[in-house]
Amino acid sequence: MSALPALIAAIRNGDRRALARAITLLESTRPDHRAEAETLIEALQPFAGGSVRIGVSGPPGAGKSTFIEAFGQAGLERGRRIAVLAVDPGSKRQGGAILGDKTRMARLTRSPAAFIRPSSAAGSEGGVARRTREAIFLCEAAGFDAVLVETVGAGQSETAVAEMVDMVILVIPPAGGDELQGLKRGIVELSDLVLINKADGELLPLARRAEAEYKSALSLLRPRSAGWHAPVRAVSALEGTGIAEVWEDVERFRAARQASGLWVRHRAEQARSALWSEIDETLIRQFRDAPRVARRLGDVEAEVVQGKKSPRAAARALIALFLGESPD
Ligand SMILES: Nc1nc2c(ncn2[C@@H]2O[C@H](COP(=O)(O)OP(=O)(O)OP(=O)(O)O)[C@@H](O)[C@H]2O)c(=O)[nH]1
Ligand SMILES: [Mg+2]
Repeated sequence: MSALPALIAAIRNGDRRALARAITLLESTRPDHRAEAETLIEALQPFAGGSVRIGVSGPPGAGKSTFIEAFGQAGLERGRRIAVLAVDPGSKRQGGAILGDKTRMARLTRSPAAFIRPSSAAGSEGGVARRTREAIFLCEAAGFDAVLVETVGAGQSETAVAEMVDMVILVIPPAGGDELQGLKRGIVELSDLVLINKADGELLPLARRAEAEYKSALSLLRPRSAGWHAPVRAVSALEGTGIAEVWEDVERFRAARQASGLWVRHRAEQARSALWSEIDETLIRQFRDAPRVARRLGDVEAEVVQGKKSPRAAARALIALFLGESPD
């Protein structure tokens, strides 16, 4: 497609339709599209990096989308341009839920200074991570200065998202001590800010209690980064209480990390680990796709499963086969 230079220029101009088209290109598995996507990213990479990248995670139904709608709104009022991406490695959701998200973010969707991109096609975990990472770059090149990434589904997506954002906001529903135990400790440890949502109506007392419990639980954890203790706040995404303060937390967090040099170092580390994921994924894919390996893979796997061959020897033999036929 010779339209690539035009697409690049349109993205630089902040054209949201061009941005949406470019993200679709990133998601495509067609080889010519993949090549174009790579060119696109290379061309726009110099213009990326200017946003604050915020991951929003938390259990299903905690109110992440509702929070993003309110928080995004508050950001727009502060003159920010907001991009929202959703990550769904499990691909368990279909169009209906995505439409639901769009209505949950109805006001944000209508604002010309916001861009909302629900996750779409399924893919490997790594594929999703790469596409999201690159989609963040594209949003930045289009001039968005805050990129919010909502994780969908539990578990690994949180960790994957933490590796591509500057700051992780955890949104949880008000819950008593027992439920609190059930929330994976690792996810809390990954968070830079904890929001107990739904602090309104009859849930308010529960939210206040959860806030106190989380505060004391978090005070026992070692800070994830020096000079920053993850604040805990009871908020209501629905009513908008406590939401503007979250922007202040974001600014304080950024200022603290920039002052310590960790802001830049963290991104550098993320880029390094992205490089290694790309190498990992590319090599594994080439390995599996290599005809000589593919022909033997099933048999060798069976031998290992039946205990006739050790995993170590089998892997070595397959890799030798792969390297032997590798053209370069
Ligand atoms: N009372 C109250 N309800 C809320 C609040 N925020 C969200 N909800 C409700 O909680 C439900 C789930 O909200 P979502 O924003 O879709 O939650 P989510 O975390 O994005 O959900 P998934 O994306 O499906 O994991 C909806 O019915 C919301 O109206 C709040 O602050 N107070
Ligand atoms: Mg949601």
